[in-house]
Order: sequence, then structure tokens, then C-alpha cells
Amino acid sequence: MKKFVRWNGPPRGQKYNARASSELACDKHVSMKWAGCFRQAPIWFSIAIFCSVGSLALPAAESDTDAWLRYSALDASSAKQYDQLPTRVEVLDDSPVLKSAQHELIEGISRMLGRTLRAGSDRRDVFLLGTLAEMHQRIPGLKLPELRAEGYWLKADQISGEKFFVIASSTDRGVLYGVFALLSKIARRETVTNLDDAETPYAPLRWVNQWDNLDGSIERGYGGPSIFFADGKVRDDLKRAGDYARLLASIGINGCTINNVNADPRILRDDFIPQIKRIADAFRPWGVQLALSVDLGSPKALGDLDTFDPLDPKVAEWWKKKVDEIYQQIPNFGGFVVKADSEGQPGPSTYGRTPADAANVIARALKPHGGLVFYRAFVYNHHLDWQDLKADRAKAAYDIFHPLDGKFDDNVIIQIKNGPIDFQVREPASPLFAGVPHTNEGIELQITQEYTGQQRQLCFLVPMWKEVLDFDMRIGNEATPVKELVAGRVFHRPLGGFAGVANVGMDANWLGSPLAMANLYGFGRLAWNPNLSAETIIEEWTRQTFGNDPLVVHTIDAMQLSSWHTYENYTGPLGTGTLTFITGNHYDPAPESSERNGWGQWHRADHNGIGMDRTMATGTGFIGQYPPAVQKMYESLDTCPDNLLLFFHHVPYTYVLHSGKTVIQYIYDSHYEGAEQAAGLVAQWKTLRGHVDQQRYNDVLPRFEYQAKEAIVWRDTICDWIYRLSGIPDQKGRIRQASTFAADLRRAS
Ligand code: GCW
Repeated sequence: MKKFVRWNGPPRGQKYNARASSELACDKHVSMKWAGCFRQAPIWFSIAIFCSVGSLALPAAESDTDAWLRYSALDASSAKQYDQLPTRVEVLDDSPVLKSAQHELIEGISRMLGRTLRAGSDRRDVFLLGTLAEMHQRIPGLKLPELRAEGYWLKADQISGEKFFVIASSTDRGVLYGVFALLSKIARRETVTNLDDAETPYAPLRWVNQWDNLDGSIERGYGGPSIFFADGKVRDDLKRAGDYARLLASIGINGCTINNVNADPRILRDDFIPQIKRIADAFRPWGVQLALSVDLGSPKALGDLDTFDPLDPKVAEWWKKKVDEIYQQIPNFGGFVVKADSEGQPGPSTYGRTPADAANVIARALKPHGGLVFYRAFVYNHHLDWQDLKADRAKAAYDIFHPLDGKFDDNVIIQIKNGPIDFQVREPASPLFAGVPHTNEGIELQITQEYTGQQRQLCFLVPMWKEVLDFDMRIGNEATPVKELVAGRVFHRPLGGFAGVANVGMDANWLGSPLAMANLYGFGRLAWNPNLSAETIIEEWTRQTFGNDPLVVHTIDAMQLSSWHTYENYTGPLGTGTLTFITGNHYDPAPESSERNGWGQWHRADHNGIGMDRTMATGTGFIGQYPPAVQKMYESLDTCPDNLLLFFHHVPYTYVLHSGKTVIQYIYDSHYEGAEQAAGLVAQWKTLRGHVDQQRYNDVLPRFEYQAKEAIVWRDTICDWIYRLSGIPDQKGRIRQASTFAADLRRAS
């Protein structure tokens, strides 16, 4: 039943979707009828059904808020291996974060193992939760490991025959992370006897960004309205904000900006800050720092000054006062994210100033309090001349920020999107990662699936993010993978990390789809340790979310792991960018919408060929922004990988790929293959009937049926378009539509 409350209405789109939605309506109708049967059925019938479902011992449906923290009861034989775990818990301090850690441990053990941990200060038979310093005081003989900030230590030990289990860190937050790590192991039935695990996060900053507006809407949010705001103010009930912080903490996220980067200046009004404080209070027990997106024009927009020139002393004073006011009410405030001179947002260019001037004036106000500025590198001109073959949006970030390298204060981090355009289904790593060696940098990844199916279609993004994080920039011809650059591990920069645009909402499943939650989980896990494989991450997630049945784990893992490639196949192969409705919803296929306008997401398909020439020799010169070894690889057709060919080169449709296929045939084939793979998702999910609980089974099935249809819409739209454009038929004869369009074009040229 719940699924119909959760379902976001019929899928978007026009003619092709009419069928899909009528089928959904029909499915809904059938299920409602069944629900009605249950309501009217005799009690014995309901009991019989209940017992038979119960006897299958399926993991229960995902709770609204718990996501992967479901803590389903383990069956008796799996639970047995944990019999040796202590029966008490002692917390060595009473900070709010440690209290959360204690509560979580008690809750998790009780739900999974059916045992209630008692609070106790007996050394024996006890979980000890505290910082390393506290642990040293408590057990002077204990040999403690070296742990960097927020790392944790899980240690099952005995001294003089007294058993105890240490969960320690140098900070309270790390202890909480340790508790979640232990509970995750139990949920996945991992052995914890003799555990001696020390883990340290790879990067110091692991934040999520929410693009929530004060009216409660969320830009590019597909999981319902804001959990923070409604009707121009902070919600009265912030329970969900606390629940969100718990989820974030469980994957090691330590900061969250709560409002849209297209920021409403009102967020900084004096009467708004006490409201924001309430959200910070909801986050605090989970160690999540609250941060804000700010409009650089605020000093003027709020009516206090007649300028927002970052070099004007009045403006510096304004920021200082505003920041002091925030810290007075929110002492653990994290800082600001800034989108400026981008897509209509005000910025330093108004006064002929640079992003460094703008970032530093705010950074100096924050510095005494330990606050940070994440300044976004997503700065570009969206009124480019599409007729100018040298114009290239991809070049903007490097052109603007590289010359400023070293000019930013040390509490500024340049927040760089994974690719040089905008979260397309495949892009190369942004060259800017290698272009600011004397400046802190961080990577921005998009968890919300703006260009990758908007949570209506399955697209597990961890494999894509890993390709970027593992990409080797070869700075100075040495191994310099992006992950090391963004985590500040090269060039000895003090800060660095990850920002994930999450955009969870009030929908039961946070992101609007239970399977899309793997992206939020995966983002956190990669930010904690980008060396984890996509396979490990998805297996962790599936086990915690759907239980440990091998068929379920194997099937869902395989579906998730192949989903990005499937989506790429039917939406934007060979690095063309997502061939979607660029000037509209970023969802439906509309390959011509990216052309002949100033937004610069061009693929330059004409009747002879396709692709953006970004070479140094004949194109926009974008390739020249990479270090020499990478330039060399992308510049030459011989070494440019097929999957990014059209991002870097304009080639005739008959150009033969490394795979031996022509470009045009690859485009046809990949669309047919993608649509088949999407149909395969339905079949794969059906094998899980009776293996996942009925509620989630029923919730997910229509989503895949819908996706399979959408993939056909994409396939036919793109294949028809490119056939009309090229006039080259599919070798397999699948595209039957007669077309004179290409012939006309040829005659005209
Ligand atoms: O991808 C684009 C989105 C905008 C977004 C912008 C950005 C918040 O379409 O909605 O604005 O990126 O990242 O700033």
C-alpha cells in the first residue's frame, strides 16, 4: 500500500509516457483492489497470509527513515557468532555526540541481536566508547594506535582475563563513526571476534550540499519538498533534519549546506539566523556541521550597503559582523559555499574583482572562528557565441581559476565539479584538478541524478565517480590521481575533500527511489575511502538495505553495477554528453536542444559528423589545459579512448573506432543494447519475487517497467534523429523510418 503514497505520480513526458502511466494506474488499481480484499477478508485469512509471509523470514520493508540503517533482526544461527560481544556499554564522556554513539549501539544491537546492552562502568564485558585520551586514562595498559582526526579504532581485547571492546577515536565524531562501522559489520554478518581495525578518513572535508529553497522547493530535487524549509521559513518540525544527520554520520559525512547555491540573500537576515540555529541543533548530536550557501551580493541585496565590492572595507566589515553574529548563535558553524558570476548569480566581476578577492573577504571573516569557504569553480558565460568554433564552455573554470592559483586564503577550498561541463553521463575529469597546486581544492559530485535519470531510472554513479577519482593527471609525469589532489594529499595543502549534491527531500525514501539511495551511501563511502571498489560499496549497501540472501545480493549488485553503462548506452554514448533537453527538464531526449544557443553544451552534430573539436591543433584548445601526458593521450585519435571520443574530437559518422565499428553504427548499436539492458532490469528484478519483501518488490517493479519504456523512447528518438541527420542506415536494418532529411541537407550544402 505504502508504495502508492510514495509514488511521485505518473512519470514525466508526453506522448510516449501516456501508456506507461496508464499501465501504472492499472497496476495501482489492481493493488488497491487487493488491499480492499484484505480489509474485508475474514480474520483467519489475514492470519494465514501473515504467517506464511512471516515464515519466509524476509527482511522487512525499508523503514521510511532508516534507509541502510535498518538493523534487521539476524536469524538465530547468524546471531550466534556475536554471543561473545559484551553485554554492557560505558561511555567515557557525556558529549551529545557520544550520547548518540551510545544510543545507536544499544539500538543496533537490540534490533539485530535482540539483546539489550546495559549501561555500566565495569571494565569487564563492556563496550568502551571514548576518545583515545579518555581510553588511556581508563585503561593505562592499553596500547593505542596512531589515529588522525576522526579515524576510529575498533578493538576486541582482554587484559588480565577481563574482556572489553574498545571503540575509540581522537574525536567524539570518530567514536560515532566507529559505532556505525561496527553495526554495519554485524548487519553484514562479518566476523568481529578479535577485531583490531583502525580506519582514518581519506579526506578531512566530507560534505553534502542541499539545493533547498526557502519556499520548500529543491532545485534539481526529486525526493519531495525540503526537509528544512517551508513557506519562506524553517520548518517547525525538524525531526527529519535530525534523521538525515544520523544517516550522514553513518557514512562519515561531517558537513551539510542546507540551502541552494543559487542563494536567497534572506538566509542571512538577522531574523533568519535563529531559525538556522534550530537546524544546527538538530545536526549537532550527529557531528554534522551546518553550513550555508551565500549570495555574494548580500551586503547590498539585504539593503545594508550600496555595494558588495569585495575590496571595499565596508563590505569586509559587513561580512565580519554577519559571521560573528552567526557564530554567536551557532558556535560549530561550518562556513559558506559560494556560487558567483555563474548562471545569473552576482559576483566579483561586477566590480572588476577576481574570485580570489571575493573568496578572501569572506574567508577572513570566518577565519577567527575556524570557518571555511567553498568557492565553486562552476563559473562560465552562458551567452557564448555558438557560431564561434573556438568558443568552449569546458575551458571556463581553468581559464578563470588557474591564473589565481596561490592567491586564495588557506581556509578557502575551490569546489570543482567532476567534469568540465555539468554532470553529464560521461565527462573527462576536469583539468582544473591539476591546475591549482597551491590552492585547496575539493571535488563536487552530484548524488541527485539531474542528468542521469532523476531517480526515475536506475543509475548507480559510484563507478563513474571512481573513474574520475582514479584518473591520473600525470603532473610532472608522476602518478597524481584526482583523489589525491582533491584530498590535499599532494602538494601538502592543508584542506580538501568531497562535496556531494544530495537534495534529499520529504519523500519516504529521501531521494524518491529506494535504489537511488545507493548513490548517497556510495558518495559517503568514497569520501571516506576512495580506494574502496564499486563492488565492495554496493555489496555493503545491498546487504544492509535488503539483507544477506545471496540471490538478492548478487542480483541487486549486478543491476546497480551495470546501470550507469546501460544509461549511458541509450542517452549519450562516446562522450557526446547527455543528449537531453538541455534548455528544459534535463530528462527527456532532445538532442537538438543543446545546439544553436549560448549554453555551450554543444555536440556539433551535422550531416557529416559529430563531436566537439577540443584539440589543440584544430579545435578549441581545451585539451591544452591538461598536463602534457594527458594532452598527448586525448589529442591523438589513436590514443583517445572511444568512450570520450566525441567530447574531444569532431569526426565523420564513418570514422572507425578502436572497437572496429563506425561511429554511426556504434550509436545505433549502443541504443539498442541499452534498451535491451533496461528491459533486462525488469527480468532481473522479477527473479527476486519472494526473496525481498513484497512491499519493496511491488514498489520497485513498476519503476523498472517504466525505465524499460523510457529507454525505448530514448533509443527511437536518438536513432531516428541521427539517421535523419547522417542519412546512413543501420547495418542491422532496425531503423525503418524513411528519411529525406539528410539528403535534403546534402543537396543544400
Ligand atoms: O547543473 C546545473 C543545474 C542548475 C544548478 C547548476 C549549479 C544550482 O542545472 O540547476 O544550479 O548546475 O551547479 O550551480
